[in-house]
Amino acid sequence: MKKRKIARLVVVSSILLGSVGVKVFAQNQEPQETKLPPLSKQEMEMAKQIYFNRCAGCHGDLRTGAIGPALTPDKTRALGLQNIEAFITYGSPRGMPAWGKDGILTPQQVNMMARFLMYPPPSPPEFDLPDVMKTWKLIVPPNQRPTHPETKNDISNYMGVVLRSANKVAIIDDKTKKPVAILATGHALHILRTDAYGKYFYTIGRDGKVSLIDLEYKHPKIVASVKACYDARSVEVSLYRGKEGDFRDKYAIVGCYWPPQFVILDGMTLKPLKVVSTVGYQVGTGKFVRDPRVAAIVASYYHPEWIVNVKEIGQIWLVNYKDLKNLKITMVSAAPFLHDGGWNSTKRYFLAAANASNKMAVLDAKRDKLVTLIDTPKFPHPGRGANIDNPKYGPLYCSSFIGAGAVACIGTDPKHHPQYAWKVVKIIKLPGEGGGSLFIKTNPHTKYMFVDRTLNPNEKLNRQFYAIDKNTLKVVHTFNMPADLKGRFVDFDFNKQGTELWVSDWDKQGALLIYNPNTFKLIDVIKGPWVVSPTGKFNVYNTAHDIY
Ligand code: DHE
Repeated sequence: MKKRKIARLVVVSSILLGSVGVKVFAQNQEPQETKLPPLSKQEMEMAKQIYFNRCAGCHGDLRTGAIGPALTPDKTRALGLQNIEAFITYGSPRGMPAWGKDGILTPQQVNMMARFLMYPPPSPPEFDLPDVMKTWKLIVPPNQRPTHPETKNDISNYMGVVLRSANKVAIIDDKTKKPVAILATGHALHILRTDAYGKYFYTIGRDGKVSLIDLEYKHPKIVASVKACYDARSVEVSLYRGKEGDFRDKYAIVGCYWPPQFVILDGMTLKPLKVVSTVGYQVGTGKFVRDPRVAAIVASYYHPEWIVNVKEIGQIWLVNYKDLKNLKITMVSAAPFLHDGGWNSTKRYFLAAANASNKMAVLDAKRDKLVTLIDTPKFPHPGRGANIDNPKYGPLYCSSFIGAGAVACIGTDPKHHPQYAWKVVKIIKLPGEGGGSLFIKTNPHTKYMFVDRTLNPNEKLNRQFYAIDKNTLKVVHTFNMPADLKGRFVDFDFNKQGTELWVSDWDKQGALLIYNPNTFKLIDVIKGPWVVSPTGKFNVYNTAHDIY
């Protein structure tokens, strides 16, 4: 232990002195002289790109760590080139994907990334309002767009499917199970949200590009786009209508990973209006954080506000958009690192996963106050979560976990079930060892909730998902990936009627599997050359109405 500390000191002082030859201890703790493996300028640029696209999400833009460990040179040099290569190739049980083994990175790229990680992290550039403005494209002004659907299809039953590596979204008609449009959006497209009425999809790419898609055209079309930052994960619209006015669709917000900021846009044109930095001080420690990323955002129904998870500082910001000139932000102290989350069934309480603290934070959106922090198993990752009504415990919000093979359900009804409110009332063990779940979802029309196991390193388990009975809170069925499909199961959504459960076979050339959510029968499999790495799925009706 002492030796390791000394090694770090040697490394740090070598870096400070600008020396390239550094002294580190290998795994056996014996000191040895190491030279940094060379990295050309061109390789640095390529590695930077791969890092921002693939790694920054878990390890942080400045490599200071988030859900994944810090990858600062003191740590990576101590680990050594071969060990870093092994991690990148084979992943880890904590949830690191096997980038090499899964064929996502070539052995040459793995080696390049390992060398890149031994150098100090390059400083990412800023991106302010004038930069955002330069990227804004209004393709079709609002008054020239359709005023009613130009198709006989039920657009509220379209399913938007992220084709992640193709940087595209497929919009699939539920009736024909065929795409009505496949549109190029941002790089490594991440999620979709709808406007208040279900006329538009807003997409966000990891490159910070937002596309506004009008679904009322015969073939849905991008009518505006803007790049709000270099690196982003979330987008939302304004949804408040009440005493203080009707703000539905007036604004949109983009949550950025880099630069650490959020950007407010005009909801119908995407014209950039305001950029707000999230740099701040961490809850609990008071430590300065240079790069607090914006994670999940939801729109409040109680106030003209967005509820914004500011990840590393562990604060939930309530951003009041009523008066953008005199912008009010209420900073609620929760816990680091806030990631994803969703509403309880009444949409009054927002439950946010604080994944570095193994807690769920509960925010009361009516009173704009933190209710409590709830201890949970390791690395909660609910996606939006699942709301169920249990005969014994009443309304529950259930979450899945990256770090534990379990689902935990929390009581959410302080009025009628006060003895269970804001307590984990049930932990449901999943079959097999280890965690790796990313998403859990349900729908009022099924007796079950469904949970995936995408990041579990065991190939058998990551090709399974499970049905949990909402009444008994027991796993009642295991779904196995059909043998001819080679990927992993990830993410669920239902059709509008709740009679179909859609799940992705996440593979370079993947598929969409559709099951009956009550009989568990496989109803349909959507395949084709266009089904490239399908991941997130967003039914228009369910997304617009927060059904989960
Ligand atoms: Fe996501 C939601 C961040 C990797 C699919 N993901 C979210 C949210 C955040 C986030 C902050 C909540 C947005 C909101 O509600 O406003 N995701 C990150 C990462 O930082 C991370 C871990 C690493 C990265 O490099 O991006 C990451 N996410 C992934 C994937 O690899 C997934 C599985 C596949 C993909 O296409 O990228 C993935 N994330 C999703 C999906 C949602 C999501 C499908 C929306 C869930 C929902 O039901 O709303």
